[in-house]
Amino acid sequence: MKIVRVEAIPFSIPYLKPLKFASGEVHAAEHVLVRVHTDDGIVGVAEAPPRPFTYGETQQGIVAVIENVFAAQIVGLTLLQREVAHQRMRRTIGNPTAKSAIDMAIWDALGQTLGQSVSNLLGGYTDRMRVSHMLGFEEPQKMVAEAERMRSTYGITTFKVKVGRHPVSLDTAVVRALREHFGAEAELYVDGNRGWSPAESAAAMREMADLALLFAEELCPADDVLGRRWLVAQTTVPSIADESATTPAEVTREILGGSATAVSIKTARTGFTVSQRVHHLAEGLGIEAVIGNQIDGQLGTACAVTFAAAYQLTSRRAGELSNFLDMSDDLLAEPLQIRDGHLRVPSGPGLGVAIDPDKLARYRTDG
Ligand code: MUC
Ligand code: MG
Repeated sequence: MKIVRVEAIPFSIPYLKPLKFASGEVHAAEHVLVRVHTDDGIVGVAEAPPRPFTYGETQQGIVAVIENVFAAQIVGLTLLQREVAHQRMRRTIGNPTAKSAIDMAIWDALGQTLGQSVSNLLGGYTDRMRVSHMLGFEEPQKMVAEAERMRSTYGITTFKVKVGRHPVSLDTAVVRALREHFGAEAELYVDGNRGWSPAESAAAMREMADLALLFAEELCPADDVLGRRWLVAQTTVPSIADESATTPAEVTREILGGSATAVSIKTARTGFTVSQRVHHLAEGLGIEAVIGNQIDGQLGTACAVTFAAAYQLTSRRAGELSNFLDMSDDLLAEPLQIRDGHLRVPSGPGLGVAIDPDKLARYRTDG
């Protein structure tokens, strides 16, 4: 059970088409594979997706902080000392996906060692999640066509629509076209990635008042402190805090300050150990929690579904678990399958997944 080595391997897998949103765009999965080795020969895995426009991390930075700072803090601990690992890593500010990938790889190794699935170790509430698909910026007809393809191919009927463009009508037209196409069958919500001002957000929400939106996420920046409270106070659609609330303290601040009424949990940035804290906090505050997508590959998605299915609160709503479908390939030996709108937790000990060594050799970029 003793950790003897931590590896950080950069890789790059192109997307079939870029995902565009108000704070940035992604053309390739330039992520970092983290492997935690134990003295029993167990290898736990997880992936860190750098999102410089959201958290300031880069692929090279993730590799460097793991190799130069975190590895030495982790090697020598046992898989049961996850709180020690957490407290040591949190002495370093930032670097959320680097810390999270190490945390989740430790959990994977623990599950493999015990012969138990991590999802069951965390909570074991259910074995599958309803899937929500995130639609990036495009013309309305193209976004409707993509949503329709997701429904007809995978049975997905919940869509998170990226908004935050100017003029606001570019986005409200998309949401209206989706509602007209799907009628009451689809669940729709919007995510602005801080692209609008509070006044623009309020105008957009008024324009979409008849479209039965489930949630509105990060329409304007949390730094617009009073503006965001003013916005949230006047809308009846629950407001999800995503990138503004990545730690329990930030969630508390956003919710108690009246700047959000629900929270997004992303295992890519809070791993399993801190996601548990956010989940328990959300339960205590009596708010909804939606499983978000940090534009994860299949390994990251396996982590997200593992956590999501562990609890009632996180499995109540559809989770954002499908954006790996836009990648040209992946690292997993056995691809994840979305069927009838659901993704099952991979069965087997740990995360229940294995890395294909040939694919890793093909896509790793560290020579
Ligand atoms: C999301 O929910 O915002 C886009 C940027 C990012 O950091 O995550 C994605 C999805
Ligand atoms: Mg978001």
